[in-house]
Amino acid sequence: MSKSRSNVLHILLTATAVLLAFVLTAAILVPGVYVRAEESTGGDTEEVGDEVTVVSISVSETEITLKEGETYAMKVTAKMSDDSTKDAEGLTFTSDNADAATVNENGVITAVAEGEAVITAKGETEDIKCTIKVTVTKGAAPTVVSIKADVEELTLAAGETHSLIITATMSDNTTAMITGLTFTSDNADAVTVDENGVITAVAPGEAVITVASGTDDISCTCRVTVSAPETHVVSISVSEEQIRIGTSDKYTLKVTAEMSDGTTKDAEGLTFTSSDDEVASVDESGVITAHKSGKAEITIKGESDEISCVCKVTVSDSNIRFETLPSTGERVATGFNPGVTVAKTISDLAAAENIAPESITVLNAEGAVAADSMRMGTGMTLTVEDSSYMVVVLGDTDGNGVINNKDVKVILDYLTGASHLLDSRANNLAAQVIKGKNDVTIENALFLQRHLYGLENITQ
Ligand SMILES: [Ca+2]
Repeated sequence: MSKSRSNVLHILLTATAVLLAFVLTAAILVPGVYVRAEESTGGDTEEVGDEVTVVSISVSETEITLKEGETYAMKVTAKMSDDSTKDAEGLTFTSDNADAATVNENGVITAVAEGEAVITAKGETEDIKCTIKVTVTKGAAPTVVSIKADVEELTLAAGETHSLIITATMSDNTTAMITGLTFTSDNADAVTVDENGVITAVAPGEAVITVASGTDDISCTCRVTVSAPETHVVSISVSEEQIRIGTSDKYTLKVTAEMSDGTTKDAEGLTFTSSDDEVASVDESGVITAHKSGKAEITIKGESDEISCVCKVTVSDSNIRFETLPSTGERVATGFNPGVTVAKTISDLAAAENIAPESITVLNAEGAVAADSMRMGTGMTLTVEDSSYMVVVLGDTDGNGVINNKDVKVILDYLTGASHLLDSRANNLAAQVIKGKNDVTIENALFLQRHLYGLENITQ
């Protein structure tokens, strides 16, 4: 070797040594700078200085099977350069088939649908990674756990409808609309429901609608109240617009309210006033008391002035009594002295009420004007001013104005159904039944007659 070549080699070696010394010194003195010495046997990283680094990461399970909807949290362990292990941090997770399984930033895998996916966890560098293979199988079809209506209580007006919306809670905690429901009402008079869950309010009342799932014996209910329609009083009317009462009589007004829904009911909250308290007064309950002969108008008012009606009262001090039969509502005139004529009846009544005789008419039972000389008999019609009454001469059942055995027979026949009796026997029986002898007095006949007409409650 020449001297010059030897010198050149010496310079190169020296320069190399200096460079190495510099690099080594820098590696030792500057934290974080180290030399990685790859070794063919392991792939481990040999550290230089205090830093412990991630050598590799791994998962506890490399293959898992999940059902649809299930989740699985990946557990990734990092093996460190000092041979220690710890939970891996700062990883990124990816799925190669999000249709089958997804993974979030925390490594939680969610099985989406039947299929396979490989989930990869990556560290800070490409070569630090691990994978888990996920097989997703079909989950069992969820079952209905409970069903619930959109409303559990409902108030409707008659004619209104409501469509029930039924939501099912499933065994996988999801909610769903389900089919195969049946709907029943426990009171179809008030509320009906069809097969689609449409409720119809029929009439005021209550009903419980039961919704049953076709399977699993699961049901829910909805209580429906059908409210009564709002109604108000349209008008009021009195049962008799014109009455004729005696000077010591009382009469109770009966007032009916016509409602906006077409129904009627007893009127309430009324006020009563009389145009002449000296003739007839009225109390707060609608009871009229007659005081002296004359005329008065009783005005009945409802809650507003527009709601009112009038009853015209004539107070008469005649012997004739004017009554309305409670059983039939028929207006009758009674109190006639037996045998009194039509002429005398008219003149006495005209005088008693201080009215013209021409305003009084009497018709016979056939509807023709009765002759003045006729006796007043049961079945005639007495019209005073504009009011008509059926004449009832107590005891005179056949209308001839005389009370005799024939009248009593009619009464007995009616009472006993004994119309098959021969006249003579019936007459005798009538007489005997009443007094035990053949004399039939007016008192006897009145007793039976009043009983028949219900004018008196006979207890004796
Ligand atoms: Ca008679």
